[in-house]
Amino acid sequence: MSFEPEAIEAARKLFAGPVDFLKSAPELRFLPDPVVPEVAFAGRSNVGKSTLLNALTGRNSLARTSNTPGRTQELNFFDVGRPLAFRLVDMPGYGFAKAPKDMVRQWRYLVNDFLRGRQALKRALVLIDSRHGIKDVDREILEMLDKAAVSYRVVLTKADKVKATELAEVTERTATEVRKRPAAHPDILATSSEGGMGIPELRAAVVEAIS
Ligand SMILES: Nc1nc2c(ncn2[C@@H]2O[C@H](COP(=O)(O)OP(=O)(O)O)[C@@H](O)[C@H]2O)c(=O)[nH]1
Ligand SMILES: [Mg+2]
Repeated sequence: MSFEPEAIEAARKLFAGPVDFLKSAPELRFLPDPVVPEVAFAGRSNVGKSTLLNALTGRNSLARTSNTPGRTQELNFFDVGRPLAFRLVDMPGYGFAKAPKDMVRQWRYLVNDFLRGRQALKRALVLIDSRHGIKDVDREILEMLDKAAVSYRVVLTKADKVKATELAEVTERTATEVRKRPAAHPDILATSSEGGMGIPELRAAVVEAIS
């Protein structure tokens, strides 16, 4: 996984500029007009999604971290750049224990409808905990993305929590699984919001997706 230094630098600049929360959409009718390309972030509850969004944008409290698991069944939109260049979409987390069946069903409808109907959505980034690798709860969203033909990339989070050998192993295992999936990018990005591993590359991957 490599990006040209120029691509890394251009992405750094974009993310260092204005990033503003736009709105939350608990239902599709509240979606913003699709005026710029969008990149969505998905992952199970507690995977480190909010922390990663904060690390990407260099802001401490852009996306709320560690809010009550499963409380936010909304798509959250963030505007990047002024003039507006693209949008980041924070998708509702999944896979938390004790989720009421209604909530799981609501998640499924919201996410599926968004993935299938959103022309502006250029790519999804699916976050996977480096300690666990892809689990069945994650496979559901991968299936949804493949069926909706939304191109996506798998991003490992919390890489600082595993040894280098384990990280190499989980990266290889994840890549092997992902290569069988039609809409997946073959390369896996390993990141840590603690220390910043992979963050410049992830910024470049976002910019590449909307370019
Ligand atoms: N060590 C470490 N901890 C992390 C990292 N990213 C997130 N965390 C922690 O994991 C927990 C869940 O993170 P959060 O961003 O709220 O997860 P979300 O539910 O996916 O939005 C929090 O306690 C974070 O501090 C990381 O890269 N390294
Ligand atoms: Mg969160």
